[in-house]
Amino acid sequence: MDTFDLHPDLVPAFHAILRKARRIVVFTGAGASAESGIPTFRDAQVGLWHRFRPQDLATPEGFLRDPALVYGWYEWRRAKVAAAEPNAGHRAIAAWAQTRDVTVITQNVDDLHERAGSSRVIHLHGSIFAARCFDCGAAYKLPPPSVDAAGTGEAMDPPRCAACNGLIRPGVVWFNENLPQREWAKAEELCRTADLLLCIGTSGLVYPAAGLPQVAAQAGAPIAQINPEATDLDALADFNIRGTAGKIMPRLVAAAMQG
Ligand code: BJW
Ligand code: ZN
Repeated sequence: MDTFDLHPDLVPAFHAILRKARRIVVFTGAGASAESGIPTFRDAQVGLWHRFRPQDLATPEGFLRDPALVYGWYEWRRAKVAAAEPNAGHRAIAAWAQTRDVTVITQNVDDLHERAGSSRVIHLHGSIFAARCFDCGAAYKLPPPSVDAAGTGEAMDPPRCAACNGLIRPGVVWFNENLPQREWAKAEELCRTADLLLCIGTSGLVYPAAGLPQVAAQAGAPIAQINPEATDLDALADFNIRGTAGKIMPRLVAAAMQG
């Protein structure tokens, strides 16, 4: 395993893989959107929400226990995403797809990959812009976010379903919920057939998504990781690049395109 700083183009073995790879899977987590001002999952537990654990906010049980608390947290986050712009990392990934077969598998519930121009994006954990009824599943059209993206948010009663009066919930995948089946099957298939898996900004702690690098490794694909911190994926990765997505990705894609 190689660990290096800032210049992926200085590591010949990695450079060779980058130039040769045709089917590339980019697997992203919250760190990919951090430089767009979107707090990472754990960092989003600030302000009003700092005293809550993930299982209080991102589970069906937590939502039912205190719907206004959880709904307010998601509305604050939705406003933040709506006000954010893709960063240099998102843009570099989109540019890479002009010369290579690049698919993004993201755990993020934002739409910043799409807004940067990536057309093949698989969302494993849903979307913060989709909403549906907790009880009957009917889709609910969200109005533009009404909360202050710069503020710290507040609790907010969720709207009610027009069909059954059930509570409206965000269309994301919470702990103890299944991932969307079609997206998961596609993600596994892509990892089995990739020439390179690039993991960006994920702690690698949340399963089953965190198992995808293992799928790619078992199929023989080299694994590279971009993250300023050590993660649970370090031991599996062939190349650990310590740095931020926005700084590393433009250089990495420039190096890849030399091939
Ligand atoms: C930067 C950066 C920069 C910062 N540049 N990098 C097998 C083993 C163990 C446990 C389980 C297992 N299978 C299932 C489980 C249970 C559970 C689980 O994994 N628990 C673990 C905590 C142990 N999994 C589930 O419940 C899943 N469902 C499931 O398995 O269904 C079957 C089932 C049914 C019934 C009962 C039981 C099982 C569902 C998981 C859904 C996860 N949902 C969330 C919330 C989505 C909505 C929302 O956003 O609110 O998804 S949780 C949260 O974690 C969110 C994220 O997508 C996900 C991953 O987090 P991510 O992206 O890695 O972010 P962070 O914050 O952890 O890390 C950020 C990283 O970025 C850090 O490393 C930084 O250093 C880095 N960074 N700046 C690059 N500029
Ligand atoms: Zn309903």
